[in-house]
Amino acid sequence: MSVEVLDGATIVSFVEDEYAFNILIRERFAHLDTDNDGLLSHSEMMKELKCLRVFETHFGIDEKPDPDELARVYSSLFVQFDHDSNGTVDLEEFKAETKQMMLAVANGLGFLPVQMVLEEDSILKKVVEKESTAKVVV
Ligand SMILES: [Ca+2]
Ligand SMILES: [Ca+2]
Repeated sequence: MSVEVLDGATIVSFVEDEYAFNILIRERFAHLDTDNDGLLSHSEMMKELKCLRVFETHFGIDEKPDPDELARVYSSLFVQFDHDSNGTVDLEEFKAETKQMMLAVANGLGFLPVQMVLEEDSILKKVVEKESTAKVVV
């Protein structure tokens, strides 16, 4: 994990960059799809859902979750991704829902930069990396 400074505008501009966002989503999806069948099962999604939990924890929501509560949270997050309720998450569902969640995070952040603790592997960390690379190039 690392501490990074992020603001809502940075996230929004990243999500709205369709090309870069698609690349990121495909990479992320391929990384999570360990059996390479082009779909994310509940267990394959767990890694991603755990990253999402990190957001929530840092927004101060339930600091000491019990295992049953966590299982419920993961299930409800999975259902949120699985738009057609067929028990798996495909690339389109993953992309649409990740976009929604990132925009929700951006709304929560507003325009003031805040420090966030990010997992090395999380999508927001990738946003920060892309932004800093862009700044070096400019
Ligand atoms: Ca799979
Ligand atoms: Ca589905």
